[in-house]
Amino acid sequence: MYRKMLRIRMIEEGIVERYAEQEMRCPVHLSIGQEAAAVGVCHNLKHTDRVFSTHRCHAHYLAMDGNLKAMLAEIYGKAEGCMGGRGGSMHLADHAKGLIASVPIVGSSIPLAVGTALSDHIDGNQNVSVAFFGDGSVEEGVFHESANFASLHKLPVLFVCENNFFSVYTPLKDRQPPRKLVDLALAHGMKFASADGNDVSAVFNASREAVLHARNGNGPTFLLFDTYRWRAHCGTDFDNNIGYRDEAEFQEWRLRCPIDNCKVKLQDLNLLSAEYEESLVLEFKKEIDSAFEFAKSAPLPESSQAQTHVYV
Ligand SMILES: Cc1ncc(C[n+]2csc(CCOP(=O)(O)OP(=O)(O)O)c2C)c(N)n1
Repeated sequence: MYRKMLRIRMIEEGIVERYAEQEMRCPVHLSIGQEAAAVGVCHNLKHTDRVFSTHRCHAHYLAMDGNLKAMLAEIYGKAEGCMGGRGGSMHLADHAKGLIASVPIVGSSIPLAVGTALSDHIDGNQNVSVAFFGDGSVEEGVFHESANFASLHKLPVLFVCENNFFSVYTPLKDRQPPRKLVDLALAHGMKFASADGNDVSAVFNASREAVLHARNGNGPTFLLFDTYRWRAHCGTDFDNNIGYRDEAEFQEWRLRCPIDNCKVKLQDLNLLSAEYEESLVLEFKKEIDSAFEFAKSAPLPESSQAQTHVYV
């Protein structure tokens, strides 16, 4: 899981480094700071499970082992992209790996996951569906309709809320009454669990239980992981200067970096040597540089294909 988190961080930092070149012509929503939630959950899943993500989908796609070259080519709008260059950063999918769709309409991952969970429930297989979403999504009516339906029919689905405390620039405390978000699951008669979203082991353990619960036919779980996004809601900047959040709060969360904290734990257990860490960084740097090269030099889609897959 440390490897996966580090790789995701380095890939997103690679996007940050190159974004100003203006060759990636789509918005990007980075998960830097939130890697533990994606990795801790997905590390429990199989490629036959079904994961649905949001506008902030890079980490989920990569945590499910989605193809890196196809992801970067997609962000560069190229024909080799996982959506043929049509979707951009917010529409990543890799069906062979279980990342079925990423949808930027807030709340949309939720009914899609309930739909595949219903289909798997009817088919009687042991697949699990997972909806990732932010704290903004529980404010959409579809969350409640989906939670009610999944709870009633004991569907094999995980509702994974990555609570980073902001919906764009509006803090959670200005959007919702003072209550725990897990109370929403309680209201729907659903099993729930919460854990430190910056502690990958805690996320892994909480979601492991939820995945087993779903695979064994016992129904859905709402999982709440508190975490924090480091950079702007959209784009590569740090934007604390615009005043929607407090610099001190931000620095506090930076100290809780999921990757650094995991590294310290592994080092204390003598499970991560400086040499191994160095070799990982080199290995990923090489892989990432070559994937960017691939994406940059890949061809654009044929203009004659512009209307393919478009409903007119
Ligand atoms: C239905 C809908 N309303 C508004 C938006 C605009 N919008 C895009 S992201 C976002 C905030 C989402 O916040 P959250 O769900 O907490 O996810 P986060 O960005 O924090 O990861 C909003 C309001 C949208 N994409 N879809």
